[in-house]
Amino acid sequence: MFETLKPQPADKILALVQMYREDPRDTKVDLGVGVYKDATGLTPVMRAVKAAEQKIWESQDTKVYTGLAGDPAFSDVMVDLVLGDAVARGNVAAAATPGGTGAVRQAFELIQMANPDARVFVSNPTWPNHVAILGYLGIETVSYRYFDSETRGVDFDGLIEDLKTAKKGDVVLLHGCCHNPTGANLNSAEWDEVIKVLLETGATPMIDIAYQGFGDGLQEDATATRKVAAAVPECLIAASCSKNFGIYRERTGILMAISADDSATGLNQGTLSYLNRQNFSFPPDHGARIVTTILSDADLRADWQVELEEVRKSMLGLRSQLAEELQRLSGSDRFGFLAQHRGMFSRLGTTPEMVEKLRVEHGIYMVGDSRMNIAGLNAQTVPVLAKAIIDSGI
Ligand code: PLP
Ligand code: TYF
Repeated sequence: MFETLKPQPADKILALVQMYREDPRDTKVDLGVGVYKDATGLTPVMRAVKAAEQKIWESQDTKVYTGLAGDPAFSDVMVDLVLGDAVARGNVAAAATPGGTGAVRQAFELIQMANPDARVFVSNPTWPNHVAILGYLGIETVSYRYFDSETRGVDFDGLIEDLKTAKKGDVVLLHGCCHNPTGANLNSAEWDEVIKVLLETGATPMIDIAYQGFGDGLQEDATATRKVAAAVPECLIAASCSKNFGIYRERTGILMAISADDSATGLNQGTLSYLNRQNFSFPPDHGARIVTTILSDADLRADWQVELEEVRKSMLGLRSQLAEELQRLSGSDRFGFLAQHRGMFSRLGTTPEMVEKLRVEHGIYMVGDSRMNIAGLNAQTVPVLAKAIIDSGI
């Protein structure tokens, strides 16, 4: 039967990782996959993660199954991290998932179960896996305007006009912070406007938050998510611990389903557990346990926050250095958006041909839509990138 299988499209971001590995030039610069790298190009295990692993190693006396929704203590610390006191804990159903991607997948399946005719509105552009998974599940996808290719900010009027066409029973997928792939984000007043449209249309928001702590700060990055969750009757949140805890391969994420009162929470919780059971039964535990250990221990938590702040500030520093260098070389402010963007990514806003030219002639690897992973830079490679951008006529 396998002969009937057809080749499937490769993940373009992951394909770039392979191309980079095979490039023999020692001047090459990797701005591809969204993984944090320090100034030496390494993705270290965070101090608090190491300490938590040691604590777990010393104290863990069983590896028996957790619950289908994972360890409730993980749900508690994550609901607190993402939502603070924006909603009552009793209104939140939550289940651990394999990474943020697992949460996204389970959210889409829940949407399909709840309303087979639901359309999911996604930003243009969005993380390619959103579109890929929606297509795989056969869920209708509607794209809403997001990136303004002139300003490299958000096309807010276009976004609002498009979101107004959503209806009750539809879902609007929003990035909680640090938009992937553009780096362009809504400001506080714009989020208020989006909430107004959600309330007018009755569409259900789903928030994907994969970079809390990478933008303006741990609390600041959760503000929009909290505001939305507090304002609407129902909301889905898919959160990832891959980036902010640096535990990519542990596959640690969580899906939350929030209702306006606690009468629906039992049903929501049962549905999340059911979906886990259908797909993989128990979610991975090691990463979740690391996160729980860190967030429940005052010292570990404080140390984690310090290191996360270092990570965030290093990316902000690279952003301003790059924007300044480009201003110097171009004699214009047209690259100022790089310092305004937040998170790991910025969309440069150039053509696939130019992206190719940067790769072939300069050994600079970015995703074809001109998304750059800012963390792939360091103080030495910023001027190299800036010169390559200007020399290429971008
Ligand atoms: N959502 C977005 C927007 C992402 O960029 C990512 C990737 O890191 C994820 C979700 C999920 O990541 P993971 O499955 O590695 O936790
Ligand atoms: O967008 C990124 O680079 C990250 C990492 O299939 C990633 O979100 C990339 C591709 C993929 C899964 C994760």
